Amino acid sequence: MALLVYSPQKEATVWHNAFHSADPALDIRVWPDCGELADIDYVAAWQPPEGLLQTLPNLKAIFNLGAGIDRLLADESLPDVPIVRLTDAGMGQQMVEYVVYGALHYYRQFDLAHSDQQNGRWQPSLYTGPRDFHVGILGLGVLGSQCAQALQSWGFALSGWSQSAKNIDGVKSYAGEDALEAFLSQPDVIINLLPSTHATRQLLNTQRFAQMAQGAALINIGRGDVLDVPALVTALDSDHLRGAMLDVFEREPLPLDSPLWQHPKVVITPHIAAATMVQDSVNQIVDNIHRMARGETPLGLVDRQKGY
Ligand code: NDP
Ligand code: OXD
Repeated sequence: MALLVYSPQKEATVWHNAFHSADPALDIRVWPDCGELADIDYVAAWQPPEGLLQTLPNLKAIFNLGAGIDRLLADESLPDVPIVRLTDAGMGQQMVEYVVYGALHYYRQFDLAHSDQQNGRWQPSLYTGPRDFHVGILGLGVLGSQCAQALQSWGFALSGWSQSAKNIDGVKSYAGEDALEAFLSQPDVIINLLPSTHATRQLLNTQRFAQMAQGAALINIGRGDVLDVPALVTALDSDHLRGAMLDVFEREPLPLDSPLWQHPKVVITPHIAAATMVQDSVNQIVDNIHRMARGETPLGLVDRQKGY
């Protein structure tokens, strides 16, 4: 069985060694050393160039070297084979760290302390306690549900919004478009962990920002195009929203002329909320290759219609 890896961000030997240690029987090829294209059964790739995968005539499945498959699905020539994404694979812990930091940042008012510091202002904040601080999560999937559980241990009031209703201890579940307005109106901090799909692109727009509570903050670690950026800037400038912590952007790297870079209420991180962990990812992919070879369904199979 031959597996082609496309991930120019990392050295070829890193992938080669990791896959070889997980399954020495695999014939591993790392792009651009593909060998005979007709040999390739599987691809493991992160954002391959459009058109590359259609050149593989005997491809059986595509393993996405990440959780979000929006960039992959944007390739109109993508072969009609199963797409399997990473589920957690070491990203859950990283996401938890990011959201705990973000929630504490706003809960303990470090954003206000920072702006006070710019103005030489000594203004101690009042301590309220986490039960009165509400964190809402858009997307209660593999990563969102782990974040909800971790934030619960800090004592925050929690809610989440997803396509289907969830039953997570201590997390109020809102499901479907009809429930979005009610969900948005409550949290002090809203964390976006939705995938980018036809249903979520530009979901957070002028109308949705207006539905958020006065003084709420936004943390976006899902995908950049779920936000309407000019609408976000307006909501921040009018003080309806208190601040935004943004890790993902429609164009990455974020262009230098973006108003977000210099905005005093915006914290930017360069898509680092959760990185792909090589060995965890490789182990998951190899396990899925074995499942498929046994005629079983791989874990993390993407529903192309839903787009995630
Ligand atoms: P999952 O597919 O497990 O979870 C997606 C969640 O979004 C589900 O709860 C799903 O609802 C919900 N959802 C999707 N569409 C809608 C909709 N139209 N309305 C309401 N809810 C919806 O994904 P993961 O948790 O693994 O990953 C989430 C996203 O995080 C990825 O798609 C990726 O974009 C992003 N990500 C970002 C990283 C970073 O470094 N910044 C790293 C890794 C991932 P339901 O459960 O009912 O299906
Ligand atoms: C992912 C990402 O989807 O890194 O895995 O954004």
